[in-house]
Amino acid sequence: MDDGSSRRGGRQGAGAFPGTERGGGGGRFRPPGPFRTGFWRSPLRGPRLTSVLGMVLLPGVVILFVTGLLSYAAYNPDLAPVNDRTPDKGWLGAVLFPWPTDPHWLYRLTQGVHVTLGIALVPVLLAKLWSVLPKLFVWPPVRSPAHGLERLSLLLLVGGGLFVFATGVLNVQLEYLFPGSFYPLHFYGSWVFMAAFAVHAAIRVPRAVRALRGRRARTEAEAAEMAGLAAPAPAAPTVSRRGALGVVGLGSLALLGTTAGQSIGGPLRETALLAPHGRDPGDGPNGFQINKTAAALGIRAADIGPRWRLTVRGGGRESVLSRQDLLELDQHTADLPIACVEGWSTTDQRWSGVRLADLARLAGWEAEPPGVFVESAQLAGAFRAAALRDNQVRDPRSLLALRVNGADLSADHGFPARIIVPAGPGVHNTKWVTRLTFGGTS
Ligand SMILES: Nc1nc2c(c(=O)[nH]1)N[C@H]1C(S)=C(S)[C@@H](COP(=O)(O)O)O[C@H]1N2
Ligand SMILES: [Mo]
Repeated sequence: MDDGSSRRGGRQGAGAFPGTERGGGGGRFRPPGPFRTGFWRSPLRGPRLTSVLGMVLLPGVVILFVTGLLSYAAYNPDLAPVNDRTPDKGWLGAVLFPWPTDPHWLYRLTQGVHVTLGIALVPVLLAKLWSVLPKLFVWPPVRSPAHGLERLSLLLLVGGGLFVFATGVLNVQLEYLFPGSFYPLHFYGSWVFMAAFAVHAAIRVPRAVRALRGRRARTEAEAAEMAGLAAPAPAAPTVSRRGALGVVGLGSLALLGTTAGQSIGGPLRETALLAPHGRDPGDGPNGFQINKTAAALGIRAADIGPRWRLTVRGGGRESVLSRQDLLELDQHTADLPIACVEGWSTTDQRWSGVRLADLARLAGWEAEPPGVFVESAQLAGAFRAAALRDNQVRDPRSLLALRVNGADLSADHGFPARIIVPAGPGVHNTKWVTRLTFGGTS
């Protein structure tokens, strides 16, 4: 709790090992601004600040990585080229597994945590980077091959961290900024970041624990490292370290408070000031979040009017059905949410329509239907089609929905017919469906 440790560390480093001081090294050449000892003057920097922030980031980043991989598995990227935005994943694809359909709110939880936590940790990440800024400006930049490697890993760590956080936040807030390429960028970026992060954590966690407990550094090199964090000639403090940590914490809490409502829903949706699609989805049975409207995706009235037809095929029998034909088949009801990769989700809505398993039977599959390839009236765009796994088709709650909350689907929610399946990401719930191919991927 006292400041002793960091001050002790600082004095020790600067006094006992002057040779390792930044900006030292002969003194013939004066390095440019930030590379100079004395350029960095904030008295807040030091092992203690860096360690506290690091210890918050450590579990946070691990949770982000795990929920991120879960999100990737939930897409069923192995099924069809259409689901997969990272075709060259190679052995990184070993993390994939068949995503379950229970509990029905599963993706709502995992992706809500992923996005909300990621956004809330942004101030902590920035503060952590600020606390180690002087380390980015050591002089000379590379002293030896080993030092060069260390610098490279630092670059991957800092650059990778900024990159995955930035691509994540931008994808949530300004979708289609990276059309088609967000998945590979974020996926490969996070593997690079996590590799650097794991190495960094393995080396630094023991030191951070010692710094937090106020213990002395173990080796001279370690003491010099830690001393490098604290300013050798600190300016007078304007806030205490605790005050600075408080500001970071409040920033995180503010982001948490203005984000979490979009996945928790109910009255809390009103608090989701940062929700990418606004807070008011309107009233009535269709009054819940819309991702892309029919107009935004170029769906024309004629595509979804009386001449709309659904083709069902793949098991040896092909049928073409009108909406009236579908309404005459057995109707079933399921209470399911929509949970988007952007982190927002709806509470359970009451959908009704025809079971996917029944449509598979219509296409010629008897027991144990396979997966299905779903296509829509949308002509272009990443989510005009999607592939669903066999467990999704077989789940009795999986529907080709015709109605929601007792009313016909609105055009924006996918009229005349849309997919709704439990536990999956929103992209699996294709709207304006025109063709179902069971057992096929195209
Ligand atoms: N044809 C089509 N279906 C689609 C999409 C799309 O872009 N085109 N977006 C998907 C995504 S990403 C989500 S989150 C859900 C959102 O459904 P909603 O707009 O009814 O809430 O629809 C899915 N179905
Ligand atoms: Mo989505």
